Amino acid sequence: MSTELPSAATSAVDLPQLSRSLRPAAKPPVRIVHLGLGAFHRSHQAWYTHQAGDAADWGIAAFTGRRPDAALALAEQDGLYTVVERADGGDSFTVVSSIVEAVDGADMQRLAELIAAPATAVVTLTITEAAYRLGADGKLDRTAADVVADLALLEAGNGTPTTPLGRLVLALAARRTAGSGPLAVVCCDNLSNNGTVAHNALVGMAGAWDESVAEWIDATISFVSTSVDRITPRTTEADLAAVEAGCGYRDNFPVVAEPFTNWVLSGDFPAGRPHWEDAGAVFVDVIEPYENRKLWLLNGAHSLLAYAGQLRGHSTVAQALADPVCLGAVEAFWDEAQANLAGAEGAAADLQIPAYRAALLARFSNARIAHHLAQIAMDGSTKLRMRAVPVLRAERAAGRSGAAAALMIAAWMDYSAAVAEVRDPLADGVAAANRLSGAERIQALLELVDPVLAADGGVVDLVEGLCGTFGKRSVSR
Ligand code: CS2
Repeated sequence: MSTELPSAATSAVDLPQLSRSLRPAAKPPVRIVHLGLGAFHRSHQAWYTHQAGDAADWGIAAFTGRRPDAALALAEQDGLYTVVERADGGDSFTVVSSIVEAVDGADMQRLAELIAAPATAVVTLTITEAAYRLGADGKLDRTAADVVADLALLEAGNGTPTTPLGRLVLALAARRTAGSGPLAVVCCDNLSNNGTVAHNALVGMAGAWDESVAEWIDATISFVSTSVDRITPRTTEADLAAVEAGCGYRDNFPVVAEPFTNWVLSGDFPAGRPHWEDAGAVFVDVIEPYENRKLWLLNGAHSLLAYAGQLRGHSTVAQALADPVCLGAVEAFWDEAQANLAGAEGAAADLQIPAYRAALLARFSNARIAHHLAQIAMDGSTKLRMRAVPVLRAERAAGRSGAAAALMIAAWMDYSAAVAEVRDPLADGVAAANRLSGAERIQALLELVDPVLAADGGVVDLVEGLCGTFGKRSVSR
């Protein structure tokens, strides 16, 4: 389904004023609940749902995370917004109408009502990698301050949880009470085995509160794993002006994305789902090779560029990639990753790695997309576990050094010491480790990312030797 846009010649009215002509006659009923209403949800899952042939049957109620801002801005526009697809050669515009309700994440009552409703079939999540609150051992970190606080609220039976996990557990408990049966939780965060991660985090949180809720979730809810991909930088004032110039109306909340998009899913949808295939989504039995290809090659290169690039004075992905030192580090990391992708289980899947690498170079070099390295750099301790650790471990297991993967970790360490404020769920631990020196410091930082690697003296030496590769200039955000 594509929405007709007014011509550029139209005088600049607001999107809300146009909403009656742009909205389909009746809004689709809410059958999808989303947690984490941000730019990526709007450029990806909401965009796929909008393009599905049965879009008229599938409305999304999208809840924000910490702040209500996105819900307020979107509600002003009746849920409508423009996706700007920004190619090297120019922009194209689509008004997306799949979000029918935009809600403040703190509105626990509405979340519980909607999750408990029999019509709700799918819950999608983009709550960030760090929000699953998994420790380096892969289990829910029950000592994390916000997890402790939410468990106390759940126990007391009043108050609104602040973590997405706490909110979703409470809402799923309402579905159980209502007898509304199974639905699918679809994790769209960049984690390996993200369906299993979501399962473990939710069942872990529920079990720490009420074992019977945990058992019900485990037996009733389907957890779908997905690999999601679409580069979506932060929207700027200039983007608002571009929409106005290109479309002739004022959209106060557009989203900009690259033209490329990809969604691979694996798992059951016991209560149905939209026909996302119409927009190019792919359903597979074994997702691991696709996940690893994306997490290692795309996200791994992103993290390497984020740390190395900022240490070398760059601000965006395209700028860092144009620096031969950064590009060389990325290519070396890709060689290591590729050696382990090719040998991975499910290698029969045609991963077309050389073409995938070439396409990534083109996507990263899209100079019209200002993808800021500072945005990618946050939550490093969590991201490195998915992006550097598996490659480093696989290289060591194969008897090789893993120096290129280790360099990503070393760059993160240098960056963490150079930046004024590290934005990371383990920021206190990072700061404490950075007060140490020499091998002790390296080991303490490594411990936050992967205790197994931290216990390997050879890895500690390797990483220590690589620190300083990109210089030690201070990084301003
Ligand atoms: C990025 C991702 O911020 C980050 O960590 O690596 O958001 C990346 O842009 C997306 O996964 C692309 O699909």
